[in-house]
Amino acid sequence: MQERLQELQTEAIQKVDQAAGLKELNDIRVAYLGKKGPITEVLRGMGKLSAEERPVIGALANEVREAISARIEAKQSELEEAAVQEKLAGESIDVTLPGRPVNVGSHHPLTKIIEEIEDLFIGMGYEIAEGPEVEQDYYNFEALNLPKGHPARDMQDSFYITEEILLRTHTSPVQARTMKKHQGKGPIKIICPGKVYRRDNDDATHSHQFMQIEGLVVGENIRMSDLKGTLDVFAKKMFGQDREIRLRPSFFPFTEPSVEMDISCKMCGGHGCSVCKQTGWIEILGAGMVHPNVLEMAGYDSKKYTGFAFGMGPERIAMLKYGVDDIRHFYTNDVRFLKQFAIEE
Ligand code: FA5
Repeated sequence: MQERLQELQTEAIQKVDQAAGLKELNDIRVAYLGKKGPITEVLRGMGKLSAEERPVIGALANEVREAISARIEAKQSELEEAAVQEKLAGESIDVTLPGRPVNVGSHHPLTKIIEEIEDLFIGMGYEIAEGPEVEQDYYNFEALNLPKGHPARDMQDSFYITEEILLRTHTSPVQARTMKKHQGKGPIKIICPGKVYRRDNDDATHSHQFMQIEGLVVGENIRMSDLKGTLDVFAKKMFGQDREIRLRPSFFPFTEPSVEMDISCKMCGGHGCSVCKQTGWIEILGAGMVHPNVLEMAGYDSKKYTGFAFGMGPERIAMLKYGVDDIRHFYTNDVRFLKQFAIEE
């Protein structure tokens, strides 16, 4: 029996050493050390041995089992290590290969213009205020001196959701909300950027959804000359020091007096061309002194406080600044159009 055990050990170890893979090694383990293997068989037959032989054979059988086990484990580590090395060799990276080009995004031209305008006004001490796009009729119209049935409501054709709720037609409701929040106490110096909606037919200069940036200053002794000076600084910083501005009388129910601001045409230097429709000027915003009724409705004493407000369309400003001939380019998101603005970042 001793001889048989030794033979088994030699035979098993030889097979383990020759095993080419983990699967084969496991088969050897099962074959020699498993429940149905020859060593278990030997141990089972121990009952037939004499009392003196039993411990000797028992101890030898354990030794043989441990020797085979140890050899299997050593071989297993060896095979596993070899498998890892082989995998690593197969996965090696050629660091000399050129990288794949990455598509780099850029800011949308409207985002750029809005941020530029915001920075410009923040530099003049303004804060940014925001308000809801789904607005109450009260803030969009009534608080701005446009009671129900007022003919000037037709100037801004609206998307109504209910009788009292609509998509805001301009950013002016944010000035009404801000003034109300201040409860009749100045000063206020804000700009309000945001989306607005009108039932306008889309064409080269009109969109049913567009952006506006509203400005509002309220305080004591705020004068028309402050408005003109502010707009002059804005226009020159935005379009260049050589540009002239002019204010034309206009009408907005929430400002009195009201003006529209034109900027001298860059294309023709003010001589007249197709871009400025031969006038030498291009309109860029509406503005005026806050109507006393609007101040009073928000709780301000209009004898003590005055203010100016202005509202501009950043799309039109971006069109002028970047020479874009159709407002719809900003909303159709053709990457060939958008990519041109990445260069400037
Ligand atoms: C207003 O909306 C006033 N709330 C502006 C204002 C504010 C005046 C404060 C006085 C004091 P208006 O309807 O003109 O005004 O619009 C302002 C700007 O929005 C226009 O100058 C134009 O640049 C832009 N705009 C108007 N309608 C459209 C449209 N359908 N598509 C694109 N831009 C538009």
